[in-house]
Amino acid sequence: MHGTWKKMLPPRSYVIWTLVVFIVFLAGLCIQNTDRVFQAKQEQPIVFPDRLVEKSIELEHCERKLLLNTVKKRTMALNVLSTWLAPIIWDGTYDINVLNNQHNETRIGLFVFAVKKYIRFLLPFLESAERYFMVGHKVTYYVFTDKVNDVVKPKMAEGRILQLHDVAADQRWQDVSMRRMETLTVFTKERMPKEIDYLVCADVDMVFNDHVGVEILGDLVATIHPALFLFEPEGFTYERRPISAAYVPHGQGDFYYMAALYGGKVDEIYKLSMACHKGIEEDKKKDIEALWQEESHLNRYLVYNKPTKILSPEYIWDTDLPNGEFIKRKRFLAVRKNHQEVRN
Ligand code: 5GW
Ligand code: MN
Repeated sequence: MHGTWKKMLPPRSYVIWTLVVFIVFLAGLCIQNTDRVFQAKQEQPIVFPDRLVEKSIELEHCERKLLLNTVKKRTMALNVLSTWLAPIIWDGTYDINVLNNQHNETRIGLFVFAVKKYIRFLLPFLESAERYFMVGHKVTYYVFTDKVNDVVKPKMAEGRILQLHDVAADQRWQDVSMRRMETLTVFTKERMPKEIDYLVCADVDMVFNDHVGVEILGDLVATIHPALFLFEPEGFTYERRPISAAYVPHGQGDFYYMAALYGGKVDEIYKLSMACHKGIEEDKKKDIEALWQEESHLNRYLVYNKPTKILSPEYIWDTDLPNGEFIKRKRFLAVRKNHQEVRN
């Protein structure tokens, strides 16, 4: 009897081989399964929770930065916040319904000069403003012209008022530019505080081409110059002569702003226009004139009195400019003009 059961077992090598085959088979199964797991992961689309589905400000911001095909360009203007935490208004950075509700009762002024030949720009300007500027809000147009009787009034919506004011037609264009700042100081001091909460100042040789609403309102608001928004500060066309009141030393200044659209609370525009007007007068006494006239003085003021809100070049655009791919909405467009003809 002893030893007979052993004979009934398969030989030892056979057991080992069976085990090896079995282990290899198991390993194979595992590998196949992990493969399947990986495949499954790749095929499954990533599903964000609902609150992330809406495109975020950060994502919009990244997309704008990705458009830059060179790292040499300055991206400051593509941000949505300045270094002093003023918002930079780009499409996608605000919810207009929330803001419209907040500004339910807000009264807004639009200040514009149309003297001499520039009166031809007035009607298209006002008509486009009726279509796109602060639609649904209380708006007063402050139009200054030397030909009040020639003004053709646009068809205006309810809650909108057109004020026509007589202004002298200065011979020299430098004086037209100066007159604008002077008029602004008078009206922001005396009349406007009783009539409006915010004032927007604009060039008349422009048309509104897309929404410009209450998202642009703030204590002190300026627009980044559309030709210089990717420039290094050294390339900004500030007045660099220390003798001028508009002087900005190298190393100072954040953005170069364009004088074709700026605004703010009435008292802030009073302070701004006073400072600029004073600067222009000081220069005139010295028989000098800043490189870009009132725009130079405006820029100097904004270096030392930072705007509380900054408008991206969406808010002043010119169809001939480079880098248009960054500008999804061209809200306020320069009108083509024959400089020679219009200024004589
Ligand atoms: C401006 C420059 C040279 C000669 C005349 C003028 C001028 C300007 C004028 O004769 N009448 C006038 O109403 N203006 C006002 O100043 C307009 O509102 C105009 O939009 C603004 C700024 O002048 P622009 O538009 O010629 O300046 P740029 O820098 O936009 O070409
Ligand atoms: Mn202009």
